[in-house]
Amino acid sequence: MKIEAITLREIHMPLVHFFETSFGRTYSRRILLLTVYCGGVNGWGECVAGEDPFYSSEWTESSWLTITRHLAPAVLGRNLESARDCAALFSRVRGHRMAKAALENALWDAEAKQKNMPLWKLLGGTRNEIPCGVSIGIQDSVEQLLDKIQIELAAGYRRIKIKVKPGWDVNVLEKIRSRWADITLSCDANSAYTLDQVEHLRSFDQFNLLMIEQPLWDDDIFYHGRLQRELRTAICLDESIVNARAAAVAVETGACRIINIKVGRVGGFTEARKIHDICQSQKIPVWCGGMLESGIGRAHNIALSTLPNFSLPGDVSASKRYWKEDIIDPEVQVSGQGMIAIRDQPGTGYEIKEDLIERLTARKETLRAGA
Ligand code: OSB
Ligand code: MG
Repeated sequence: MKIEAITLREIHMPLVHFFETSFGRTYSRRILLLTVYCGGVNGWGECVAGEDPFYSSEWTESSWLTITRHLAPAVLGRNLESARDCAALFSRVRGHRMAKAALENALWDAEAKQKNMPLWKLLGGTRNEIPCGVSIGIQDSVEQLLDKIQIELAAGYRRIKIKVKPGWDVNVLEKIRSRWADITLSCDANSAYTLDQVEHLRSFDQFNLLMIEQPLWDDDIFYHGRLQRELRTAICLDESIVNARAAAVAVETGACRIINIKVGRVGGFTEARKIHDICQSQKIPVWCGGMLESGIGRAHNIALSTLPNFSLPGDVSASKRYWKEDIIDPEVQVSGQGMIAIRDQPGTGYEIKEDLIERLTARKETLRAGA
């Protein structure tokens, strides 16, 4: 696979509804898309970094510079056997995993197309449909949240996750549970609590949650282990699982019972698969997280979710929950049973709407081998 050129672009896409977490509210996304040109086949990738460095230290601007100054030059002009080879070429760059994943995953897409096979099969997937959940942000009122949950349950989603923070947690969970005693429910704190709040977090146990996601600091594993021993509810780690080694430490030390794998957060499909395998061997279920992706990142999440240990519903939901018009064709659709059917065409199985992408583009830069 000879990498001849790479185009990086920034597109702007307003969300259908704002998304609020414990670290802030997003109305519109600034998404980086990356295209790799490899002798007749193109691969597409998406950088999942946020508009601001609030979920993690990466953000749109840092990713743009990291890709154009460091990552693209490391692979341009090279002839790679497989997309897996680029992890080693990036190893000199510390961190910047979301930027690395955008490029590595585009190469996986190109490799799948070159081999004329679906990406999910190249990754080692085994499912022909995947179960879906939804992540519902903090709303202006509890009533508004209950209305949203009602809509998503009626649509067929198999797990509801709500965002929590101090002041929007027990009071909200009580109202949800009094209306729906038996739904599969979880919550995500995005690091909104500290160990001083163990008693408060223990009170979440009464709600029979599937899990509580990332209650403590984004870079912590050790104290999550201490907290897990105090709770009946399973802890799921998101932010702090930055690579396979972190996953191994978290599992070995009992810091969580479930892991959320986000392919961008861990630096690409190669590392995501390693985490999947570690968890599978230790009987820790995993699920695929989301980062308000456009159709390109979403299609990659779908492919990853076909691996066997993705046994819990992911935050991989329909295009229309996010966008008026998505940039892939067909858009991602979820059945009334809360499932996404896997497509068998080469690559992700979704066509790229290049004209639409062009209209959404705010800036674009093409880098070529030897230039
Ligand atoms: O913590 O899972 C998270 C969105 C942005 C940043 C962090 C998170 C999220 C979500 C949204 O929960 C999941 C989705 O894409 O629907
Ligand atoms: Mg999370």
